[in-house]
Amino acid sequence: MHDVTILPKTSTRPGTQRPKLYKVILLNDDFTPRVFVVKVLSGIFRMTESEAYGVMLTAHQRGACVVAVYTREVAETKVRNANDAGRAEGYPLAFTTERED
Ligand code: TYC
Repeated sequence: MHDVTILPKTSTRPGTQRPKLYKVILLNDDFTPRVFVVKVLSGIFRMTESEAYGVMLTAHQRGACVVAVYTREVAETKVRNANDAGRAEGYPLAFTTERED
């Protein structure tokens, strides 16, 4: 009978690196039209219209909603593009990033 070695499926070696993750958060405001928020969410954050509508409505009702989680560069680029899209139309649409614990 031969021996069978079971290897761990994932590395548990100390020092294995995981990138820090950042939440993108959508903030409510009283001026940006709902349809515009949905358009930005689906265009920049790759959501379906109905996912985007749900996120928009949660931000509208509760004041803010987590959109997605990304590495820092990706989160910051998407937030800049989304905020610029609002500003280009004269809306105060605001996204921010927050480090995940
Ligand atoms: N509150 C806006 C309105 O009533 C719509 C809106 C929803 C704006 C979510 C921003 O993050 C937002 N027109």
